[in-house]
Amino acid sequence: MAGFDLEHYLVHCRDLTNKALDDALYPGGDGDPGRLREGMRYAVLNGGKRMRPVVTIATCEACGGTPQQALPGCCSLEMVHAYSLVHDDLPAMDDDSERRGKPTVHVAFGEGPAILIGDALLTRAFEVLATGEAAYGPVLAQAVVILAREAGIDGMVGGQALDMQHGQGITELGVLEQVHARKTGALYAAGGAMGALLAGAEPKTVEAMRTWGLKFGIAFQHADDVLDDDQVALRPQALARVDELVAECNALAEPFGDKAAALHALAGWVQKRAHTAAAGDLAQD
Ligand code: GRG
Repeated sequence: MAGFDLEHYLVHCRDLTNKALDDALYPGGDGDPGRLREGMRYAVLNGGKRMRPVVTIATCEACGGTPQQALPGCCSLEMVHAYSLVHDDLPAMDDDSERRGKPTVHVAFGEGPAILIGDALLTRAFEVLATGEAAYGPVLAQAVVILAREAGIDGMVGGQALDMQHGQGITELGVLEQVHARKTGALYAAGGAMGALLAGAEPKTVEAMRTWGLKFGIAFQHADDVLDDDQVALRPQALARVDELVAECNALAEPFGDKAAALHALAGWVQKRAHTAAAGDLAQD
């Protein structure tokens, strides 16, 4: 596993995902009422690290699948992620005017259209997932349920509500992690589970990969907090937790041997990201 080229792997996964997203967000279709189709493409294809698809591909490969098998999961997950960012940027939520170095969707397209663009991305995500190749069979229905659960009230949407309820007032790491687990961890958990499912894994393995994604996602959010200079009082505890979460991710990946090389490399990446940012050496992207 030593010598795994993560940089190359990230570029490969991003390229595959970007091509599939470009196809899934077709520019033609039945006209473009309210420029919604244009706005959906703007929201999704305007950059982004594509880390959730990378996790989906890496868990799929750990379970013996190919990157292509993971793509319906990658696209649907990235569309749900993009919808959440569009809605989170709205004046009623974070009121941000820039994302990924460009005007946010509501600035570029208007507030009403931005709500609809988010809605259309969410529904298109499930259409793309559910109409994946027939070869997947009943697995697609299970993937739909996983994504719905992790994106919904018991996952990302519930996490956003918790976050709004707490505001800046969180003083305990355990409470912060409850928010992180739902708001950010849930979509990574969906990526882990869908990658395994689309590779044809058994339920026990799907659950192990879901847990891998969840732990990775929480660590990712701790790193993001450091990058954004958030939750400063809890930082030493959060950095210690990143180390624990990464060790737990590696233990979960261990039984998969060399096929889990990407999972080990990703765990190392998030750990380095958090600690390098804390040392003040990593700028936010
Ligand atoms: C509005 C339903 C709803 C949910 C919003 C995603 C979210 C929940 C809020 C955005 C703000 C935030 C800090 C969320 C945590 C998740 C996160 C770190 C988002 C940014 O993800 P990256 O870094 O972004 O993967 P890119 O641009 O690389 O895709």
